[in-house]
Amino acid sequence: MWLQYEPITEKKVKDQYQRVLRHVVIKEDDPIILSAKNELEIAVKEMLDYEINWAEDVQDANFVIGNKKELAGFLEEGQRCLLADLADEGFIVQTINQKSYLVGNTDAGVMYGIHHFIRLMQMKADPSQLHIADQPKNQFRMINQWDNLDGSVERGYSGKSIFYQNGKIVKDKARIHDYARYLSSIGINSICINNVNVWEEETYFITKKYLPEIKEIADIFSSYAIRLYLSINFASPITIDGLSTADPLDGEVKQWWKDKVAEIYDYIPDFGGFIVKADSEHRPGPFTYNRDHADGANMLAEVLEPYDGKVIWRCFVYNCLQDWRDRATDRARAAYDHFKPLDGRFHENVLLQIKNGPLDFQVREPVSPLLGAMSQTNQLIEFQVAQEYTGQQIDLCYLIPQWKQVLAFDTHIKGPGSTISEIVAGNIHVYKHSGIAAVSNIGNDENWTGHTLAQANLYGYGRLTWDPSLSSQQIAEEWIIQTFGNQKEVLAKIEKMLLSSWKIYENYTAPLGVGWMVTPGIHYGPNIDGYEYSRWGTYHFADREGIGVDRTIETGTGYTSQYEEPNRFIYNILSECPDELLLFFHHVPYKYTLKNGETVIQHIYNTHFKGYEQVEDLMDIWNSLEHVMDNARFKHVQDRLYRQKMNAKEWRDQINSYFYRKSGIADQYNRTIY
Ligand code: BDP
Repeated sequence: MWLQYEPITEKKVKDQYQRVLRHVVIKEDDPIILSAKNELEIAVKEMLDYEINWAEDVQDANFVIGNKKELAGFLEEGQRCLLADLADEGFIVQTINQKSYLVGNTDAGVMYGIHHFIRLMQMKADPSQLHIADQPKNQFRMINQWDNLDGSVERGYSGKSIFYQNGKIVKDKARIHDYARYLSSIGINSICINNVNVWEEETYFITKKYLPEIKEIADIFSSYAIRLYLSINFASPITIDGLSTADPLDGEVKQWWKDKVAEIYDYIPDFGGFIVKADSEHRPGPFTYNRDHADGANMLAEVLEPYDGKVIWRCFVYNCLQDWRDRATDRARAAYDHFKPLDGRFHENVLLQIKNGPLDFQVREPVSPLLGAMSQTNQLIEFQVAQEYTGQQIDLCYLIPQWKQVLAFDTHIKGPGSTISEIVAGNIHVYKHSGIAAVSNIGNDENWTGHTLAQANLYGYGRLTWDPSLSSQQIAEEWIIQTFGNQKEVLAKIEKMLLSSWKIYENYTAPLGVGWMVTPGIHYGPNIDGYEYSRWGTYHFADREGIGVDRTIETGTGYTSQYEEPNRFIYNILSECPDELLLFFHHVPYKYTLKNGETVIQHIYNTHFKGYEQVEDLMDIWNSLEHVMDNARFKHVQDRLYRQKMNAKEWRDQINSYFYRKSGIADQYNRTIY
């Protein structure tokens, strides 16, 4: 992926870096520092074909690396002040009088500083006069693996798990070690290594049967400054030890968890804590005992608290057994309806993990109104790097622009400027803990992510989580240069492909924010009515007159009332609602005219014809790179694009013919509709 370290051939750049790295000193007794040192050694050897000459004394070195405590006696006042202004994981890289300093507030900061320096080298930036002070915007920068012990990955599109195989934790942990390197290089600091759906055997991860091996994995991650979390089964006391209840207010249950947590920390002293999916999609939870989510989360929080452990409680809670035809049970309303009334009741070490949209990772959704709505409850936003609903790593869909749009959304919760980005950074409400989590997209495929270009989503997720002000284009450029080199043509063309891909995917799939229309179960390819008459609460309500979901206050489900003004007004009033989300919020006739001047039906036809053509354009761009691309990656992406074209064709034809038949309205340009 992006750590392949192609040799630098430009003599000038090579000389510059060799000069900076002439005599390097680094304090090296801690595992994180050792890993950081190792990273630098690998990168320098491969890119500069050069072995670092490690100096013993700071005085003799011309590049000084360490944390601020170790280097206290050698730093100038200005450097100390700079560091004091940065978060724990922050670092500086500076050149003063021909001498370079890379200093972290902590060892983790040193690690991030080294990765930053390596990135500069990959980008061939001039290293002779550096003045960098950097820190993460978000406290939690987390990855969730949805991996199962049998080796499968829920919503995994890149082969099997790198953690588990045939009911066992893998013996050879080389791939896990590499993954830790990748994650730390993009600033990730937390990982949960098992699926949020904790089925039978994974329940035992928190027992002696698995803890010794999980400890090995935790050690690997912790040497890269990444803390390990586990998803747990809320009914563990019953499953593991035959207790008669898992009621969170039961004394015996609480004692059980207390002992359990003590045992876990015996093995893994820096264990991060638990992720809990409770009372959701058939998973057990406090509702069984007439308790609420705060009761459930707080019980676990109390037992984790002495160890600085956290409870990450997911808000993907809705009734999946009940169709909705009345306003009270709109699935989009569910998270807010369940959790907002509980604000103020959660302990300080509980974080609520909230999906970016109110439904489920669709190509286009409004931002979840629960984000920011709880002023006294820590929150994490959850993205999905795995492309469950966005092409499953067969179709190209660079998701950074989508996430940037979400992060830039102004909730107005505390007046203008209350953006999601500031909320999850803990700057709007005073959250003790907050940040960003995401479902990973990696597996044991040779290229890690199924589609080679889907690596950009993992890379971009980390970079964005560290610094949400980076643009989609900047992130794409960094990734392309590190992955494919810096030839102008390659850069320009792949960048164009990535930046246009989300819109293209949206064009040929479900229109105007209505979502779904996917094949039930697998969620790839079109099936327009696949979920329409099922219980999952994901409808489009298309009939012969019109389409869309009425979520207004007056005639619909009232979902729009969950937003602050002016968003409530904008979404609630048909004439104000942005085109791209129109069918999420309103049911309209096919001939309703959009702000862009097209009717809804014509827009559906136009975008679907266009989306398919755009995929053909992507293929042409890629094909034009054959002469500059290695054969393996060229052929691989070419093959994926071909499959994407077939998928786009199916979507185009099914959507267009479905709406043509429903509405009876012909395409204004008389194109053939199958
Ligand atoms: C949905 C997935 C399902 C997950 C669920 C979740 O289809 O496999 O278990 O989300 O987030 O998107 O818990």
